[in-house]
Amino acid sequence: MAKTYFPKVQKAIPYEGKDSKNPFAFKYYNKEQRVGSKTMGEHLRFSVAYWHSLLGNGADMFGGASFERDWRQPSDPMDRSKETLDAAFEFFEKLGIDYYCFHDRDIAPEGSSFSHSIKNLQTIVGLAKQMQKATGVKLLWGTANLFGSPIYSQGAGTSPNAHVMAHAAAQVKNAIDATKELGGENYVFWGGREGYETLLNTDLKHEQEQMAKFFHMAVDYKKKIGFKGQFLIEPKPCEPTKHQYDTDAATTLSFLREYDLLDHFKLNIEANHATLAGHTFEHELAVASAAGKLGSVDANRGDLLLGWDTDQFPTDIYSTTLAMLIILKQGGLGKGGLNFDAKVRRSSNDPHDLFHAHIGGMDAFARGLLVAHAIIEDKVFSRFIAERYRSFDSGIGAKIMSGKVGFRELEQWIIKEGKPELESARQEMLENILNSYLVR
Ligand code: XUL
Ligand code: CO
Repeated sequence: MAKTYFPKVQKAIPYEGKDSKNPFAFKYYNKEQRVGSKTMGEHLRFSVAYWHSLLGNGADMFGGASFERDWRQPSDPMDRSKETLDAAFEFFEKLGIDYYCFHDRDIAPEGSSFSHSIKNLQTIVGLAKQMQKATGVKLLWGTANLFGSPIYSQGAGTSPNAHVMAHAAAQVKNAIDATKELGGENYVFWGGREGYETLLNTDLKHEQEQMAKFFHMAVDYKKKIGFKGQFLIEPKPCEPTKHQYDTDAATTLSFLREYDLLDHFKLNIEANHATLAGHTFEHELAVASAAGKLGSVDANRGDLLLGWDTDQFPTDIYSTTLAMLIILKQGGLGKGGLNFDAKVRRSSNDPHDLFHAHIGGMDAFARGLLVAHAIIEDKVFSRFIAERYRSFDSGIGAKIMSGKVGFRELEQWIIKEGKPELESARQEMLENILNSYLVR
């Protein structure tokens, strides 16, 4: 019998409905259930983050590994990677999740030379391809780890050393190749060290121009090899760098616009990165969506009492509902999905905790989807918003928006019409309505 890494879960996690007390069952996520024009599975496109769920060992700044992970036992790095891949696919199948995401260095170890690293990656990609075929699990996105190696300590694409930048480019080339080989639907750029600590040693403009060059080279390469996946950039304001160039959605969009890259990228918005940037999750989703650039989501949550990237599993249904309202309003995530870039706590040392964590996250988003769908169907907020802006539908408002009037005409109009009358924005009433949908 093949080795099993999750013996307490024998078969796929079932949907048992909201009254179930079974901790290994979904209460809201019912993959085939239709919500509007799509099934829940099609709406939510959940994904496991390989780095946290398969490689996380519970270590923090104050102590080493605390997790029991049979698949991390082999001492040979390639054997360890192969066992990890086995455990990963056992987990994906038992959880009933359709997608996963990885960094190149998550799935295969760095070798003694660059060519050795490529060989390791290609070997594991070959195995992953077979397992994807056998299970039907797909790759939501691939990416490159351009932050772990000491050579990237001063940046990768934005390193002051051209040799380092070339190394990063070569690594990304191979990560895109691996993603293409596995049918990845997206490729993510997260610039962990693309930022700076002090302007005393940094040419900020030069680094931004380097980053733009890096992205243009990636776009050219994508075209050359015919990779059909969507390129995504994941904003984050800090950690590990103090000032990160892709601080938030608005900053990243402005960078893409300035360097003529906007047509080639969308954004991957992460909840905890939004809160680190001093925004709400829904604000970042709304900014990306308003620009037509909301491509995918890293679904997690932070802790408002802690100022760092805690990467907790999302359980707050208020937040998932507000997120799903934006996602549904833009007609879904397209090629993107909801990737659980989240880790179980150091004290959750049993591998089966990975099931509880993902079940909770999937149920929180399924419930958010159901509530958001009902709110949209009932036109609860859309009707209020349309009414609130109605003065732009005709008369002077329509003239302003169509550019038919300027300051002079508006001055004449105000002299004639006088003082405006204000209507209440009814925030508290609307918050009560939202709560009434959540507690049904
Ligand atoms: C780091 C983070 C990354 C990206 C992928 O905060 O979110 O794991 O999602 O590199
Ligand atoms: Co992330």
